Amino acid sequence: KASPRTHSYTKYNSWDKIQSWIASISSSNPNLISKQVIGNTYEGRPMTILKLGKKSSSTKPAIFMDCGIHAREWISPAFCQWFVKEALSTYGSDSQMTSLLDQMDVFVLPVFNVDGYDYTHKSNRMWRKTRSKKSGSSCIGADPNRNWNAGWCTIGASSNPCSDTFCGYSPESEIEVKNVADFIRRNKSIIKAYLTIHSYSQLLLFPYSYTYDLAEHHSELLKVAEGASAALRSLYGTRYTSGPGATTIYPAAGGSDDWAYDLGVKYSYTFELRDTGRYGFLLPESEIKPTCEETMLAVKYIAAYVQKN
Ligand code: ING
Ligand code: ZN
Repeated sequence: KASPRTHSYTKYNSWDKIQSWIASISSSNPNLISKQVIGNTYEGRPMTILKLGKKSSSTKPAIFMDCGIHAREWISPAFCQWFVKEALSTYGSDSQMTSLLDQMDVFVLPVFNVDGYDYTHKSNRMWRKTRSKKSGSSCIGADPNRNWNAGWCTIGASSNPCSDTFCGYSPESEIEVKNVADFIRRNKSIIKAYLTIHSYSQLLLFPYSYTYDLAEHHSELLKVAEGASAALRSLYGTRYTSGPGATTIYPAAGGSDDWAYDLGVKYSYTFELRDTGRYGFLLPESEIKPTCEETMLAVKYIAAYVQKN
């Protein structure tokens, strides 16, 4: 049985390994972690959120972070696992992590698109979407980052069920999106930041992607993104570009960061981790450690900013 001590943080773990890790890491650190199943995926796998933070008698503000919205972006779930390990192992020694977990909770969803992630390990390494089926189409799945109710299917998304950017039959048609949207709506009053981890391109994106209009908090979002990118770059020199999704990567409606922002979560960011295309989604395992280390600095920068604002 997987114990958090024997779990490998420098490999791309299968869903089965991640699932045992979720169980073992939460039971071995009851003072800092609790877990909560927010629903099941289309194929019936549990979606478990880890809540990191020191227990408190008063309600704490929180940060929400998900990994693995897209099945083939394997570095993303690897980062969520790394983040949880680092948070636990540096609480009490790193002053910033200690203060963060004393004052705030961090909700981590290590794998959002569990069915798709499992499919990339067993059948098709380049699968992106969910694995939902609908009678009338022989094509499977919708893009879980085109399925949110934010300018849904108006731009940079496809209404063709066979497309990799299929927006789904309606907003939140994908049960995984519905489960997470319900969780964020339920906790809307405490969630101060929404972070979603993708790959690849080395970008730090913020709203909007569904329109070229600038977000109300554009200059603050840009300033925080640039600070986070500078922190990330300080470790190994990795260069990130920051900006609104529509002009920095491409216009695309129905994304989770735009939805969270329009719901009222001001600090809403999409990370596109390493690399810039040499390996792309097939980032070698030797790059997991440096990628996670540098990304920690950016996430901690944003968290510290949110904590003091
Ligand atoms: N990129 C994102 C995608 O879903 C994105 C870019 C971010 C689109 C935010 C919309 C909103 O296409 C990857 N690599 O998935
Ligand atoms: Zn993605």
